[in-house]
Amino acid sequence: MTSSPLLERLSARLGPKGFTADPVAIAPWAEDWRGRWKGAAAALLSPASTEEVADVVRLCAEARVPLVPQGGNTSMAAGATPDASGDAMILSLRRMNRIRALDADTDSAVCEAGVILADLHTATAEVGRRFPLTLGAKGSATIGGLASTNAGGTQVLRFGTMRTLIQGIEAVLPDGSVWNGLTALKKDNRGYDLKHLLVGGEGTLGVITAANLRLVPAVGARSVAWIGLDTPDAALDLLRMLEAAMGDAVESFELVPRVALDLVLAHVPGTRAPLAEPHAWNVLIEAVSPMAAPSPEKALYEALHSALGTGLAADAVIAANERQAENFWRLRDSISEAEKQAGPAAKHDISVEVAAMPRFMREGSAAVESAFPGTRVIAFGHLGDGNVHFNVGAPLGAGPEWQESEGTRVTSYAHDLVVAAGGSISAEHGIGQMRLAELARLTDPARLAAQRAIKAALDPHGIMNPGKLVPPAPAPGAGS
Ligand code: FAD
Ligand code: 2HG
Ligand code: ZN
Repeated sequence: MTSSPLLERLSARLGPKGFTADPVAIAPWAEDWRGRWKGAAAALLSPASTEEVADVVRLCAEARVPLVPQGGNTSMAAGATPDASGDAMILSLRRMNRIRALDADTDSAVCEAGVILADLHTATAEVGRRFPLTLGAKGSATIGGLASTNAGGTQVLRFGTMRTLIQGIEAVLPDGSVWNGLTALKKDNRGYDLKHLLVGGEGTLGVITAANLRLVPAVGARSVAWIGLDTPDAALDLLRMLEAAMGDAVESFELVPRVALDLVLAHVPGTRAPLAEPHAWNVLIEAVSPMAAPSPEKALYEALHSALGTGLAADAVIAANERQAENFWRLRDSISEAEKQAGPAAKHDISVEVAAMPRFMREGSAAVESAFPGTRVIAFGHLGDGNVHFNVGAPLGAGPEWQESEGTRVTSYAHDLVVAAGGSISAEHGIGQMRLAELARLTDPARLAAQRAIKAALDPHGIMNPGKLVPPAPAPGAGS
């Protein structure tokens, strides 16, 4: 149990805007985005500065009270959800939402952890630059959460994940000390790189309080197209063909199966299919030029014309204006929401080698649907990164109990297929608590031992986001 002298000290340090122990105020932040994981917390702490974060962490470290760092709470791995004991405190970074510096000359932005991604997009556009990472949760996800999960999204093809875009980090370590690594050094070989441990560390090694981010030139012109085709193999061939024709102008290449598009059309008001006829597979393509002219549209049109001619693509439409382009993106970005409304699903965020993905999707889908009659695979996303969300919808009429019973078996089955294909069971969403047991089951002992050793060295009292990312060591004598 959390001692009340600690609560009193935290309350005094943070003031009424930064502290609440009211269960009603805490409740929405104590469950995950899909409402599957429900936890409890003794308090919701919302510091407004790095110094306040440092004091909070120091006080909690002294009292050995666990902290669950949280940004927008959009984690797809229940990474920001406390357990049900109520022992932990949620440490929200949302009040730390200042852009400390925005420099178009050096193409960099220094953002506090609580800056919302969409707000950063707006601010960078005002100075003729952009931060080239985006995802469906951009209206809530924060820089701290994105960094801590090494988030991906729909521009990884061209610009990489958060890790490639982070030039520096400021963080509070588990003893309350502040590490200032914000300077954007191009070269720095002073040994182990703390920045790269914190990025993707899911709040288990410290609290990221600010990040120095790389910017790129603003979009001068973009062309967005929706393509209908027959197979993921054809989609990958199309990507290769576009890359040969247009180089790195192709920033996004997102695969959408008919089943996912149908879910969106059924559950998201105001959506309509871009093509007259349905197709088994669809691709959303965005091509970008940093200059207003020439627009990438002509090159995209010619490449698609040729793909239609050879039969690689079955149908295609290029958005006639920005509004239509946004509508295409809305279809893509609404898949998670539509899936959530449709009912239980076993969610998998997998990667294999890019060239191996079409075969994995073909054979893996057939294997899962035959082993678990009534289920249907809804595999969509970042084909060009070798990463799809290989989600498996429950049989029609299944209730929420399906998730914990058959859903768990489906997940083990699907993950075994991924491991057999040499892939990863977490491409971009992280491990959180959702994949912890699977990570322990499927990860080689040397890697697990190294992860545990790093955790123990930096967080010896285990106060930072316990129960996430790092599986507990097996009890002595328990075997592996
Ligand atoms: P939270 O959910 O609050 O936290 C995520 C993790 O980071 C937790 O482990 C938390 O403890 C830790 N954390 C948060 N802030 C800090 C901090 N300051 N310091 C230390 N640790 C911290 N993800 C993708 O990668 N690609 C996608 O395309 C994508 N699309 C999505 C679409 C939708 C509709 C939704 C709901 C989610 C999507 N996600 C996607 C998942 C999610 O948006 C990302 O994981 C995002 O990075 C989480 O940001 P957040 O601020 O919400 O973090
Ligand atoms: C996406 O690519 C996100 O849309 C969410 O990563 C995926 O809901 C999902 O499984
Ligand atoms: Zn994704």
